Amino acid sequence: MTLRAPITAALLAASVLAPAAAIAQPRLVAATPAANAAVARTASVTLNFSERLAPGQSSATLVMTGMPGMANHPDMKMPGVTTSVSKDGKALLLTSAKPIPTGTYRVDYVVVGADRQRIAGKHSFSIR
Ligand SMILES: [Cu+2]
Repeated sequence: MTLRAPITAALLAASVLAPAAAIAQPRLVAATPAANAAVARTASVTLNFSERLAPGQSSATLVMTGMPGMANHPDMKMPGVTTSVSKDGKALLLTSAKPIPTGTYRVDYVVVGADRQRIAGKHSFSIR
């Protein structure tokens, strides 16, 4: 009894920790527009992840980092952009009410996967 208790406790701790450690965290694997690509005007940005995302806790903002004819453009959060998680749970969709104007952009995202950890990241592209 005195010997077994610590072992049982250790096994219990291991079984509780193992599943969480085995679940991979969501990782950005592809995007449209692609990383650092210069594309024609569009109203949507799609970020594809390696794992399913928790819909209520995964979001992103679209930040304009530069535009033609403006030196030292400050970071500017674009208004009218909504974020949703795709039906299959593996993509974060940004939809702009209007086509995104010519300029350079950064998507700042925070996603939560099955392990409940918040993963923050950035994705940059430009609109011609
Ligand atoms: Cu601007």
